[in-house]
Amino acid sequence: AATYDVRSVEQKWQRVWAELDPFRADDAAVVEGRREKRYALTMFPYPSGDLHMGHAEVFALHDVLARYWRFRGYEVLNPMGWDSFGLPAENAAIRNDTHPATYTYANIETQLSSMKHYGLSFDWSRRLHTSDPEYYRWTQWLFLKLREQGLAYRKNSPVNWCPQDQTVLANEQVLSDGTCERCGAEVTKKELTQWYFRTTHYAQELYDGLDALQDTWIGKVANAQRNWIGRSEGAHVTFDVEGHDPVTVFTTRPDTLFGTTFMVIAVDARLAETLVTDEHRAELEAYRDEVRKATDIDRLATDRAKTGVFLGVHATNPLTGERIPVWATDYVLADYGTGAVMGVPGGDQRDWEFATAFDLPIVRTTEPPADFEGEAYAGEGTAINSPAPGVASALDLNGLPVAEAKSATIAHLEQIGHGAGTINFRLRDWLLSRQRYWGAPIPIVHCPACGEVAVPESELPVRLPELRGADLKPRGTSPLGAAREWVEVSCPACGGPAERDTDTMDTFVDSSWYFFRFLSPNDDTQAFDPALAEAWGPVDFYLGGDEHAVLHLLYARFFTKALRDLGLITWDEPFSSYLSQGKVINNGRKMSKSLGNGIDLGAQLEQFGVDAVRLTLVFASPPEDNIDWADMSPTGSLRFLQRAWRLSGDVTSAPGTDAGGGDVALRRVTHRTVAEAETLLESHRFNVVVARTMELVNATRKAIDSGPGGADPAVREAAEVVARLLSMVAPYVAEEMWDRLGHAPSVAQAAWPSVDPALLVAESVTAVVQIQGKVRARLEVAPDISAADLEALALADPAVVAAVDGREVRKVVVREPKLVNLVV
Ligand code: ANZ
Ligand code: ZN
Repeated sequence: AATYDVRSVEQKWQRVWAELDPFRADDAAVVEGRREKRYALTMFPYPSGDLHMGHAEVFALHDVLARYWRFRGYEVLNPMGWDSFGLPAENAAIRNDTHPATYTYANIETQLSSMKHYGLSFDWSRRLHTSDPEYYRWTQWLFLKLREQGLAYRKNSPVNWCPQDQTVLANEQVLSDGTCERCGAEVTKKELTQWYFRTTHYAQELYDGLDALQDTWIGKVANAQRNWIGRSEGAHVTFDVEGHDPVTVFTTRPDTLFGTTFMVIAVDARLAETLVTDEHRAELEAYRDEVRKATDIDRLATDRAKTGVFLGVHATNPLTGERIPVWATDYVLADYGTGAVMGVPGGDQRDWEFATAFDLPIVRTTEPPADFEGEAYAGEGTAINSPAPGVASALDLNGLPVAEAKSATIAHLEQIGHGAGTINFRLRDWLLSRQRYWGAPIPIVHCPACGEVAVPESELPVRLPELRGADLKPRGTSPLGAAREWVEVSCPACGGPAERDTDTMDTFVDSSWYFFRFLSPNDDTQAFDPALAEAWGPVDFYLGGDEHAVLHLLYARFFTKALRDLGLITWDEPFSSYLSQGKVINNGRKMSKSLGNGIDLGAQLEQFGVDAVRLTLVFASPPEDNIDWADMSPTGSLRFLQRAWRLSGDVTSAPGTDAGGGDVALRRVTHRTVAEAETLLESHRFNVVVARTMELVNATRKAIDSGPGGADPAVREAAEVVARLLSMVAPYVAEEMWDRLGHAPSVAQAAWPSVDPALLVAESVTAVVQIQGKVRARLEVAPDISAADLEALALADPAVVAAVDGREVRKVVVREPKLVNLVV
């Protein structure tokens, strides 16, 4: 059988696309409202080496939808760029005694040419790199704008420190096992003055906004964000403390206040030092030094043995007036809530263990179910011992369910001035300073006379000083500090001697706003054009890995809300829908160097061609599932593509021939395929679209070989639909088919086939003929057959005639078009 040459077809169409530039988005069409917009975004890569199989998958999936939307007449913005600041470039520069830019921009060129080879429908006129001064100038500008709004500030506090990368990490960059998400080293704590973004300002809004996104974001992504933001409803309760100011605790269970038998303070909270008596001070300090070595994760672990130190003071339970001892412990965190907790051993397992370890009283305040065998009980139930028998109290909760007991307690505390209902978030402000070189410098000057001074906008960007090789070695403070000529400046406010801030920004800052910069990437007068943001925003579809479900998406949402409050945009959620694709694995395992099971994308493309690799990835599974490359058959894909291509050679009718007179059976298959593809594409079931295309190819082949033949206009119609469906997945062969079918210049500019509703109606239905309730025959009839015609057909059917066997038909019941019942 005839085959096409994969390589020369790829070369030919890359040239044509470069010339035609069919994927350039027209701003004016959208701004002027001439066309409806779709903003399709997929996560821009980090330029480490060439593209890998993961990129191949995500880009292939993303391209399906971008091309589909273009077919449907939308003006599609589908941009691409590089997230090009970051540690790998810096580490490579240290290793090779070069500048990080060398590694970065060489890799960008490599990836760019791979993306072009891969046939993606990006608008390359919008290409950007976050490490370009033209880009980071605006990252710095946004930092200053946020600072003006009070959304960026500096504070001293214990921060997560990666001893390997010698830099601080945001909470989000510490994995749940307490290690650095970049290098895997055990993260420790260090006291430092650092820059923060006030993400907590939007905690409630970031949380609430997820409800509306629940259906269009994969639920698990929305839930991951919800957990990270960690909203807790509860109360602040204020306890009097002998000889000191009162102490306030945060609790999610104010209803358990009667069961509070002690108070525990975070050992590293200043409050512990304030409260401790001289007698107990040495013990507290020794304990604290011990605890400093542990991570937050260890500290909160429920299976950790409970430790603590009595501070020598007592507090008073505001409901009963009972004296309770105040302790310091490590299972309370200094920076959550108030850093102080009311100890309720009956309701909280950690408190139970603490009480058991130190012989403190345990009182249940919620009645557990009769079959409950655990220790602390945190579930639903009615209040007991609230107050305990014989204890006097103005509040009585006994018999109330948890929710009612909570609100009754809050109302009472508010009345007696000992507390109030409140909401607490686990979300912390975003620590953005990094002590590394390859990032956007923080545009602040520190002046001994004026303090922190913003670099004037007209002096942006603050460019990185030229450092290379060993200059970049991490040493615990930023390498920028060693560039004295760069550091020493005159203060923009008073002109006196001052120093630049030597930290750079977390690279997540760069990627928090790149989708705005794509709107006008070459604008040197503003970060982005608000009119374009109004026209194009928000992003309609965002595809990326679920490793970014918490960090990147949350930060981008934060930036979007800040930009709204700066008056630069009117919408407040950046991504209307989000999908996270599965991973490409091999032999059931994640690809990794140590397992030696990596699949080299370049080699796959070399062997099977772009189309076959793309088709294999899209066809493999629903986008959100993992793909095991070991189970895939790119050879089979290539064979199918050759088969599809051969159709275009067998069509002998002229282009533009009306399909109206063509073979109806094939036309029905064609039109049903198109109609189904529309629904499937909108719901991202791209793999099923490929399956339907394969079926259409088979039906067309059959029509050519053993049906009406290649001259039938229905065959042309089918082949042209195949070309368009395939173009979303396998663009090279689709172009080749389109060309051979006599069309020019590119299938990317073709219109979507219109569906004839008449051809979607089922062509026949099966009617059952019964005699005395027993099925005797099945007839294929038109769905709109009349009762009389159906009766006549049934009575004439040979099987029916044989079964009636000359007897008199006494009764005929017809339920057209599906049933005829005869009584003889
Ligand atoms: C009394 C109580 C009784 C509690 C009970 C729970 C169950 P989330 O949901 O995570 O917000 N807590 C408060 N501040 C803390 C801190 N800094 N470090 C460690 N734990 C702290 O959890 C809030 C609950 O965690 C609070 O409610 C408090 O214990 C504890 F039957 O107060 B609870
Ligand atoms: Zn000054």
